[in-house]
Amino acid sequence: MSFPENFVWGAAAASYQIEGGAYDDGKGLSVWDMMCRQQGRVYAGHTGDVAIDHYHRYKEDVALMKQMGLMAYRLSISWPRVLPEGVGPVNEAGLDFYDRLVDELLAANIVPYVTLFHWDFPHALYCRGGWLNPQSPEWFAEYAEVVVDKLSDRVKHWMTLNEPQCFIGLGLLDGIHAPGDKLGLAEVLLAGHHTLLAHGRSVQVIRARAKLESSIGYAPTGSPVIPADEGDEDNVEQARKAMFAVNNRNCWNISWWSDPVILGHYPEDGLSTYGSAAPKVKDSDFDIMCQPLDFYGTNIYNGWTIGRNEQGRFRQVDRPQGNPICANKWPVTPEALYWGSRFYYERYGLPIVITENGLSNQDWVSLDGKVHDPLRIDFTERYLLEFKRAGEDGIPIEGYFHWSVFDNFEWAEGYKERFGMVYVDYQTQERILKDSAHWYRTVIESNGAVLGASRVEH
Ligand code: GCO
Repeated sequence: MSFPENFVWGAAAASYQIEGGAYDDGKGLSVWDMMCRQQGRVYAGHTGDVAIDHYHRYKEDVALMKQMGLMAYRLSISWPRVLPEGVGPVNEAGLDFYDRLVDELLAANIVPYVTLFHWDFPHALYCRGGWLNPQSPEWFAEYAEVVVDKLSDRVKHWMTLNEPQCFIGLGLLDGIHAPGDKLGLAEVLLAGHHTLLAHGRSVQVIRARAKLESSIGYAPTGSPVIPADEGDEDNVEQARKAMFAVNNRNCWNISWWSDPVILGHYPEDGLSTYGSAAPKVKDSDFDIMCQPLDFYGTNIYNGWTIGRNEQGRFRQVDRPQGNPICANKWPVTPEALYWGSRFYYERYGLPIVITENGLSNQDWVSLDGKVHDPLRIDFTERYLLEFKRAGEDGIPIEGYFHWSVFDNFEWAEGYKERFGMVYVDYQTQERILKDSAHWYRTVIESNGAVLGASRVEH
């Protein structure tokens, strides 16, 4: 068996990471524009001011996506480009950009999957308290209305928030992502509570106003847990439990961010772990957060393994020395896509869409003028084979979006490493399809049938 018949093969990018045009056509500033101006915050002082200049080169970029054979493209909208103050007057020129981009995609037969929020929060609203402000879910609903009214006659697929764990955890607790704050846990979780309400409000807005019937998902992140011994039911159960546990007083968990949205409550262990730092909740909050969704979108890059130690007790298994890692030191763990899909589906009961997966690498242009990235091909092939296995085991898998279409601005890491299937020369803005882009086309054309063809048993 291969991938399901209507499986969606795509790739993703996000507004701040590629658009540039930071000051163009009336765009307001985002917290990332602000963060990049602060010394020492971003690797080598890099900024997204120009990025890959997608704002001006989107036609060429869509043509490249077409050449890659992409069926779908996951993009995000810059909230302050559309609403420079976050609320209030609409910047028509900014909104038009997305209008033209959507048209260009549809003309190329590429289905747009639109993420409403991928981290570029309006600076003007940050100055009003940001996500700590109890008004913030309504601000987000107002923004969602503007976008939905403009695009929903052509856009059917929506995602609300990308990785709340990161923009809240890294942004407000650890202070390494914008806006770069280090708040106490109670404030952080209160801000998190407002983002979950914002998610719910935006789903309500899409359902109420969209002109086409919509398919709506969410795009949190998480580290799946892999059982060392798949045949050992106890091991599988331990992995399942560990994957959804909330046992650290930080934002790195799955359930706190997904249970309210899909199951309608915070997880019990989260409430006891966070104790008095947990937000005071009205029951009606969960009625807002918990809206019917059509798919569970999730970003999966790697997982970790649990297995028995010599005494037979379950423990995290150390990765063997020399285990493959990406340029940014993330481990390569293809089984994360199998166990992630399976455990997410078991808990949340929604079809699975991988909204991001990929690897960072040190790609450069070879003497032959091409960009050879065999590691990206091998990484993606291994992960996709595991995703396929999940499908074969009865998990409804609906789509896969590779991160990323293009090399781009990797947040606090600037342009240090490259995630794209399309190479970008940041000096000349020349684009080159890497070997992986050509390979991905063959994967898409065969609906995954070519995967694993080169495998030999070692
Ligand atoms: C994230 C974001 C992306 C990243 C990608 C690689 O997961 O951090 O969604 O914007 O660029 O994941 O780190």
